Amino acid sequence: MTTTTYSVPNISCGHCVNTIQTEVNEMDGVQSVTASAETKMVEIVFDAPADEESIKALMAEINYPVA
Ligand SMILES: [Cu+2]
Repeated sequence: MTTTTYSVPNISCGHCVNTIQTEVNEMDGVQSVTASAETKMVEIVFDAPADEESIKALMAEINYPVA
């Protein structure tokens, strides 16, 4: 199990937080997603088959690229 925290500058409100949490939680292997509009950070706990590359690709796809 890996926990990674990403800086995501596009997070601006609770709607962004909900979108990120919902979309990333749907990935196979993702255990939890905690996004914050205040810090513009996202903490993701994951296991295989999810990996940093696939998480970053998804974040870019939903318009919340990792800084
Ligand atoms: Cu928003």
